[in-house]
Amino acid sequence: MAAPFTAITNLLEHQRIELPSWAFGNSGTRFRVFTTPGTPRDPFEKIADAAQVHRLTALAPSVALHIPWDRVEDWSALRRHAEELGVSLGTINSNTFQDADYKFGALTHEDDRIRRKAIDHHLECIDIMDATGSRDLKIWLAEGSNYPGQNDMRARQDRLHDSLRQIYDRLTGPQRLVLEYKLFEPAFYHTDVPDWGTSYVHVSALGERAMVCLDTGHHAPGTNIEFIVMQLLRLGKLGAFDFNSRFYADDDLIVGAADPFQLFRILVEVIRGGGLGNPDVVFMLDQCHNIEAKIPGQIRSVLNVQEMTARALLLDRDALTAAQHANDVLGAHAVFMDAFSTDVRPALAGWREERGLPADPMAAYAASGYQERIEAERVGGAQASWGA
Ligand code: PSV
Ligand code: MN
Repeated sequence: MAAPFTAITNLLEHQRIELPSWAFGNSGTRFRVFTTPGTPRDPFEKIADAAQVHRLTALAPSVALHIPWDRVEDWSALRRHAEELGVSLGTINSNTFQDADYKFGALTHEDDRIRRKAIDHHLECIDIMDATGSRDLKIWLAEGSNYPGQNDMRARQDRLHDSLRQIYDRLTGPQRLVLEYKLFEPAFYHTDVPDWGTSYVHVSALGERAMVCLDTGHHAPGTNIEFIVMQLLRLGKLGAFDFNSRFYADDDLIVGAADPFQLFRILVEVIRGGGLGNPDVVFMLDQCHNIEAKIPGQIRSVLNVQEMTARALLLDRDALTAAQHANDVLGAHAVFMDAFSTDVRPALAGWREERGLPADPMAAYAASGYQERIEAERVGGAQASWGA
């Protein structure tokens, strides 16, 4: 049997999930970006929406920003705005995938002028971190090639190392660099940081302030992601998650929607490796709500992570260890599945009520009138959009 829920309530308090500002803007595919009434027109409105998620769940106290999408004149005003709404500004994500200069690379580019420009963009991101109080700079690189022979892959690795070194050397205090990997897209033949091993090679060469970011949508189908989680935690190099779910490629769907069991397995390894409640491991969402409502989409997402965390915490570790030591294959599997199969939803509703939160945050949002208000108020201006 799984452990009783009362044994895990204190552990659940440690859960912090960071929301991506871009989840509140419009997004879509290369075929169409649909607009939605009430969509934020600027970073202040995105943060106001993110604060609703935290207000109803107490799970999402920080918001990640993407530069230049979220660039504002006055960073301290944005920081104050967030704090007044009960949230803080989190990870700063750089963007080297939308400028025409970066067609053939950014931090790996052969042309020193373009590589300099990409490095300087990251230095500006660190200036922003100084102003927002953000700790982490997250780098995802849309760099690679489409055809065999197109590029000297080795030379690009050398330039990448040099660029990252220059960025890393600008970090101060508690600041960190987090390097995200992705198997393919937009490049289709080779990608300069395609996997956790390559990210690990680079961050290890940089030093202690550099960590790996694991985006759950960035692997080949069938990859054992929880093994990677285990290994990076074992190495002390798991800096952040970008949670989302996928059926085919990098679908950026609601976390836990495509494969709840995979999310459970990942969280089992997070807990096993000391990653839960560990400030060194950021649990961020990286999702785009193309057709579903955005604020409830984020509420659903953080609740999914909480639900799977609760189930993973219920795993009877002693029984599992005993079965593993005895090579009791079916016994160990049964213990594992017992935890996964536990319905924690009523207990979590009670957990929320004990803390003055709505038992059902989805219903509370629908009844709050917030959506109607932003739809009425946010008229005119340009809606924020992924890629805008
Ligand atoms: C790339 O696919 C990625 O996962 C990176 O984290 C980007 O910054 C993000 O998506 C933008 O949605
Ligand atoms: Mn990501």
